[in-house]
Amino acid sequence: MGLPNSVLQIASGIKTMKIRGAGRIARSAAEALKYAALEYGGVREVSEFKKYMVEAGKLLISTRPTAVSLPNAVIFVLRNLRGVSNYEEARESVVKAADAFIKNSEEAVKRISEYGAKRIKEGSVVLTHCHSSTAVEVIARAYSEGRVVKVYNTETRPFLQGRITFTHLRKYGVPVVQIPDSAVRYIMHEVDYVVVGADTITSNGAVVNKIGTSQVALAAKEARVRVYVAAESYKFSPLTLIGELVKIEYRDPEEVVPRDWLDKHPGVRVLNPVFDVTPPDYIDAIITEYGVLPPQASILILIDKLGWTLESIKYSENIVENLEKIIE
Ligand code: 5GP
Ligand code: RI2
Repeated sequence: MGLPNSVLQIASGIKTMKIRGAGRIARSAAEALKYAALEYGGVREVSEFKKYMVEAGKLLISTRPTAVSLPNAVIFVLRNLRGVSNYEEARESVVKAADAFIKNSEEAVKRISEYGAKRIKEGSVVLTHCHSSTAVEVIARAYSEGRVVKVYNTETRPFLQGRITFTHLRKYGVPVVQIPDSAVRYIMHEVDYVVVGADTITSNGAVVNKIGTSQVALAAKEARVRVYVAAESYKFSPLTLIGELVKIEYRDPEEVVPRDWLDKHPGVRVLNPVFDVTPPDYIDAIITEYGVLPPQASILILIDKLGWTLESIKYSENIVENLEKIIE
């Protein structure tokens, strides 16, 4: 049987960036798997149900390539289908795991905000880039404790996610100053801390985040400003442990220049990479729900907390092709 509309809508929402932000994408994928299970109307047999759930998982994972939170969420939920003996049990295990993933994720963000806020001294100026709900929670909590007095917030071209950050920070009452991305180095001498989120963290502690993050970190390092990355444990990538390079998403040139300009300049080439990699030596700490870690401790999170996904690395990089085996 085909996948229900609720699942197709979430998949399309992630692809078109109506649903965006690595954490929200992961929670939405878990929710989609729950809907898929609840709305299953096919033959009541485990093998058929598994096939159908794998199809849903593959569709979700294929929507965007870079944030590892997406495959990590899908594997977390679907691996509960291992060893189930009947259809009812299989369906219930998917629903329970999806709910657990969402609850764990929300609790993780709350804990990160507590730990992260403590790392910011009273009366500080913070700079953030793109829209990370996790970074926003750290900053908002630090503001409520008198630790943050002002936030410089980049516009984050070309998709302008900085405007979403603006709205969220203002909801918490945080004083925000919008700046163009190109003003980061100019303003850095007024900044005490950079706080950003992450889409993927590699086994050697490099952080893949929205394009421009590594330039922000470079300017911060030169000015000896600390860079904090706020990220839940499911942002760490097990595949990087076997040398896999993180796939950087390239999006439509029309996000960078309008269609009529492209039409007026035939043959023009436009590149729109949407993520970049910040090396570990540009990062002071990664704030996770398990504690404030140096980037070099990424390996501990991968082994201690994501051990369940490590089982799947034997299937190498192609999670979509190997999803059946991974959850076997
Ligand atoms: P850069 O090349 O920007 O100076 O440093 C990138 C850092 O990220 C290096 O420490 C590199 O080992 C690490 N890294 C880990 N995984 C990746 C990846 O998938 N792509 C890239 N470009 N760097 C990665
Ligand atoms: P949270 C976003 O990616 C941004 O790069 C942001 O820093 C990161 O996800 C983490 O966001 P996109 O989906 O999970 O907007 O902290 O391309 O909300």
